[in-house]
Amino acid sequence: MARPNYKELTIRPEVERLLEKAHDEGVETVWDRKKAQEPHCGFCELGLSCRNCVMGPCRIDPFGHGPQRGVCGADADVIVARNFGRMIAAGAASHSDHGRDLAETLLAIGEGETADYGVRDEAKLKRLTEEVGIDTTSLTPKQMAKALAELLLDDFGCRKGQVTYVARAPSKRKELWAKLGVTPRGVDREVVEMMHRTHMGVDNEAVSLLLHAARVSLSDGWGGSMIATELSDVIFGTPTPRTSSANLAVLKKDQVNILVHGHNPIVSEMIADAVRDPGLIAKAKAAGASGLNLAGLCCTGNEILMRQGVPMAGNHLMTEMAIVTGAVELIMVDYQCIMPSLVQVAACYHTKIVSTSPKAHFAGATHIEFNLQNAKAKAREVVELAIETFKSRNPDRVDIPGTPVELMTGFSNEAVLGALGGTLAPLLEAIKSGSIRGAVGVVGCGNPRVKHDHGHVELTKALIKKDILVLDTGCAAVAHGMSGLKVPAAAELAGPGLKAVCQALGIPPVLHVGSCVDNSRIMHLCALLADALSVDISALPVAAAAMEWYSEKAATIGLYAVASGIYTVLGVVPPILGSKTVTNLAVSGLEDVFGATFAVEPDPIKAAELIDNRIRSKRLALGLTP
Ligand code: XCC
Ligand code: SF4
Repeated sequence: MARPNYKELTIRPEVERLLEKAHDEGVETVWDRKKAQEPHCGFCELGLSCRNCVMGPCRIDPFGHGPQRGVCGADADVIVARNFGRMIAAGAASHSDHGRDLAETLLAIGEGETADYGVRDEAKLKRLTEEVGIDTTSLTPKQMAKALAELLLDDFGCRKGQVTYVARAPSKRKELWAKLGVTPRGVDREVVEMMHRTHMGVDNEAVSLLLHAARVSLSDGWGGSMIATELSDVIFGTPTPRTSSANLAVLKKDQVNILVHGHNPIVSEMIADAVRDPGLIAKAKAAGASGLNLAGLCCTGNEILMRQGVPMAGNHLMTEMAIVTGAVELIMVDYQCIMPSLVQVAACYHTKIVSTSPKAHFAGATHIEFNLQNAKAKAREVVELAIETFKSRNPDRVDIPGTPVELMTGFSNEAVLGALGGTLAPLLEAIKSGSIRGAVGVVGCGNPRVKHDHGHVELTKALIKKDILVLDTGCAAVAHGMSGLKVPAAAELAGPGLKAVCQALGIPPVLHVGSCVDNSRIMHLCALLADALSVDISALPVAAAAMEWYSEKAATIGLYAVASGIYTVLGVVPPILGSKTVTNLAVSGLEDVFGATFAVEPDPIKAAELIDNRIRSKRLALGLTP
């Protein structure tokens, strides 16, 4: 069979080459399966199909020729809004449940129930404990850990009026949320309420459903996700700037290659420790390898890249490609964004897929379950399995294309403040003078509906050229890293103002702030900037963009950004176009509600123009040069 034209699928020559290899070796990839699914169901794409009960399933005819109401009488507006609400609930649940795992880990540390985990950043633990109003004077770190963990665990199913970190939002934003009735209570409560509202015959009004969707998203952005970020820093260390590298070429031909994929540092940090063990390295050598090589994929890759400088092998659409190199002994996964296909792709090679979470089993994978008591031992077991697997690698099938690309990472808010001399004043000055005209969070996934990495990279290049600083997370950050945008030398690609700032500070124009839960760092930073200027977040010259998003989590992030006052551009249309009410609200009506909207623009250059216009108008409103 003739090979398809892979140039249309990805901007990366390495991925093209591996797609050819996969094709020649008869391995099916995400792009093949996407093609097999085409044409996608038009009702579902528009959000017009409903499976919420078994009087249906129902669908609304978008052209007005067929049924306009489901069996229960729900119209297009209700069906679209309900579907969108459930999407947001699933996204919030995922990131926040990850946050809960960190809170439970901190509690176990505080109660002395784990010997495998501890507190690496005591200063941050103390700061966070004091921030929530607990007197730390007579507390040991363990006591602080217990007190803070208990307080934050209460945030999840909270009977309090609001989650703890709502206190971080600027007062105008808090007043607005209160007025709208969307101040987030615990994520468990908001998600449950969304599932309730979207049951047949409960909330049957699109606007009401969307407002609750916003509340759900806020319970993640200022609740579960923010807890995930803060407690990961406490337990594993707050990131500081460091250099590392990215691309599939971080895999090593002569070493035992282990990849970690998923989201939570609770598992990946343990492997990062284990691969440094001299005894295990010796075993790898005895098996004929020159050493142990660990690299990351997706968000857990971002976690250990930010904190440990562990190299990054690739993003979402490259997870199968990593296996196709023939050089990966083992991929250890926890949860989220792990395509079940990895098991099938791995079966075509010697690669082992190891699942570790009681929440995420994969048929056909090896399950080695981690808990807070056995993590160190299990991590060693996984490394030993990888070493054993190395013996069955077929060198003739190994092809690791490309070269590793250097990048800089580790820009936590603490690190940014540190680099600025401990205060936000220099950043504010740069924004006021116009050398940095604004800042944009370029975030989110890869999606085979979009040319791989094209959206992220072209948008970011266009933004920095306009003196707009980019902060990135998730798979977008990996894309930028692999495209060489995360080194100080990339300042050459920036406009004159941003270039001068980057050169003075020795930083790249595209700052890595972490994994997707770490979008909460961006929220927090925006709140600090708004407070410093005595304005609401919606008055800041900032925006967000998710050009290649696919996941429910990304939709939730987009919505909490908008509900926090941040204009957000989506490169992929969400399934809402079947309802004029919902669509109009998303792209214009929300401006009057939250002071920000979504825009949908697949073309990255046009998206950069939209963002530029937004930043221009926000600067003018603040009395600054455009
Ligand atoms: Fe997943 Fe987080 Fe999206 Fe990447 S960016 S595809 S959500 S790994 Ni989080
Ligand atoms: Fe159909 Fe209404 Fe049931 Fe949905 S809830 S499947 S629209 S009857």
